[in-house]
Amino acid sequence: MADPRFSILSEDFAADPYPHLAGLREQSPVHYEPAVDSYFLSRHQDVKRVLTDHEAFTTETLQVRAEPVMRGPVLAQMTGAEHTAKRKIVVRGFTGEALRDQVRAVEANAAEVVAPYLPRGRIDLVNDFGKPFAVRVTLDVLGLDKEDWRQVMAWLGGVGEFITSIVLTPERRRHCLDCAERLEGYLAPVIARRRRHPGDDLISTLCAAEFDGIAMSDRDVTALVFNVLVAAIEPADKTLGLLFKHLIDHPGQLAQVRQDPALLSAAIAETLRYTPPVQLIPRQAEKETEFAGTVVPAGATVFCMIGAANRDPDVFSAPDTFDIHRPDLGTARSFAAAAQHLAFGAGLHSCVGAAFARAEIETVAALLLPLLEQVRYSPGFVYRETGLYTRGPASLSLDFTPVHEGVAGHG
Ligand code: 2IO
Repeated sequence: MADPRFSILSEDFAADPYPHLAGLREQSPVHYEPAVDSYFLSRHQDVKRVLTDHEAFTTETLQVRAEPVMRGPVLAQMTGAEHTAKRKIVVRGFTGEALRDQVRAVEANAAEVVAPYLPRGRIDLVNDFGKPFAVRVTLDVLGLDKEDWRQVMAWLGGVGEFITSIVLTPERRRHCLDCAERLEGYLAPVIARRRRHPGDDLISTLCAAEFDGIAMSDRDVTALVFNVLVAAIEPADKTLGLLFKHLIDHPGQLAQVRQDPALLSAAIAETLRYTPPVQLIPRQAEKETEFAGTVVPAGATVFCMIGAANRDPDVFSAPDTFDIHRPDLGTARSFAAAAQHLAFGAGLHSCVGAAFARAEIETVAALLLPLLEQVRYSPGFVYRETGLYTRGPASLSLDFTPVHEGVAGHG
């Protein structure tokens, strides 16, 4: 880090950011990257301050970073009474009675997607399972046709690329906008139909919802559906893959979780702390602000480095150790805004889907673990992660004891 040419945009950092984080926190806690004219904050205290001081740090940057592909304003962009009201609607759509139905969709889709791989004794947990599983569950929750999962996944790839890219060529930008327009075109007739014939899915709920006595416009509903699609799908396969990787790398902890599935919550919370799937959260400085002696000018783009904050030794002891029993994890509040780790953000805009995410990953892991006996990396498998903004395994090829018929909870 003493090297002044060190860059978060380097190939070295992209290949494995974790060895660089201590240096950043200690020697360059407010790291400026001229190529993208942005400040990268790595200390837990500074990141928490940015995420919770809503006056000084706004989400206005999403107007250019997200709105063009989301086709309208997402929850994170909203403020005041509008934000409170619309957030409440989405929270209701992902908790209580609704969540219980969603857990059934998680179970059904997990069993269906894993089934063909069981007799083979080999599965790529990211590409064979996690991605199709996450897309299908989310389509079910929204009341969309899950037979369309491949097409929706391809369009969402472009939408996600736009939001999570640090630099985007004009060609890629066009491709991303094209994906967004096609996805919008796919959703438009569905939204129109749900307005006429509401069901018990989330799209119908959004169509029926009112704010200040005014129903949500098609643009508002579309953007919130995009918001749910991206937020529920992009981090899901990553979290699942990372959870299995860490457990396989720590066989003692894997054995404990197998023996006592109640430990899964802690294992997921520790996975989110140790390797958060969303590594960066952008904000805009409303006014000039000082951090640890460095001044961030008014109007500047600031990136909160979640992976770095989550390994800050001021908050977590032995931060580079994966330990589901760590006393400073606070599992009970790990899936709420009060969490110590910042994988779900913090403050007013902290993840609305945290309870859903926990139920989804807990349910699917509890279902997979007994099926994947003797789970291990496939021979010759080389582990590799990708992504600076969202980050996870490119693939996770696993071998296990083949299973023959009558399992996975269906005939
Ligand atoms: C969709 C980045 C995958 C969100 C975003 C424009 C807003 C918001 C997030 C997460 C995860 C995505 N930001 N979810 O960081 O809804």
